[in-house]
Amino acid sequence: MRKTVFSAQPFAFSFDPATTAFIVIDMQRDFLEPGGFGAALGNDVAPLRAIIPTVSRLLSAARTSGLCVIHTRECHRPDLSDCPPSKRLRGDPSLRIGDEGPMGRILIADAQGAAIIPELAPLPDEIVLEKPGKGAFHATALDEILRTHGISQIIFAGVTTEVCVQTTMREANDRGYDCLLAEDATESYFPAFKAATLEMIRAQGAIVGWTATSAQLLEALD
Ligand code: C5J
Repeated sequence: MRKTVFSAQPFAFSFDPATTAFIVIDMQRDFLEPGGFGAALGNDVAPLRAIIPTVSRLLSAARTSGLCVIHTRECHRPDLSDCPPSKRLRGDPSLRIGDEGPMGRILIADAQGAAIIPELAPLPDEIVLEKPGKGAFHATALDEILRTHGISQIIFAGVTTEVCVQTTMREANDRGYDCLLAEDATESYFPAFKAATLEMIRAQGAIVGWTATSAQLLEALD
């Protein structure tokens, strides 16, 4: 057991690389590139693209330190049998889930748009988890996978902070994992939502978990 303790908010976070997962949430073309789902909802994808180099640095460090690396993809089966109509029909996007867009069908598992961006491509031996919900534990084997690998702490990065990242972090916290979010390796289309999410995660004595900068994490993973 090799415990590492480092400065985080609201207080120090300790982890053992052998029992820690690095989960990168939904860094997919559909959220980060023009023509995808995020853009169809009326969002500017540029702020999300700005975190790519930071996530990439953390990914390299996590790999070098032997963390269990997991990538998630929000996507659905081509027949949409795992997409509740309430999710598909809500709001007024220019393209709905399953519609044909410039990168293939929006958020459909085998379409180009649902792929992880090439800058953060998973290695062949890394776990890529397809998830139909915002939370990565909903209708997936994530909890079983983590327990099989003996994981008790999770470091999170990815998009979007207040939707899929926060939902997954809350799900993980309720299942007994100690969770930390890398502040500058996550982003939202709405800066105020990101700021509020970071605050609410670490409030009340880390009620959902911890946050730290990528610099703090990189030093700890060194
Ligand atoms: C959203 C996500 N925002 N990955 N998905 O719909 O956060």
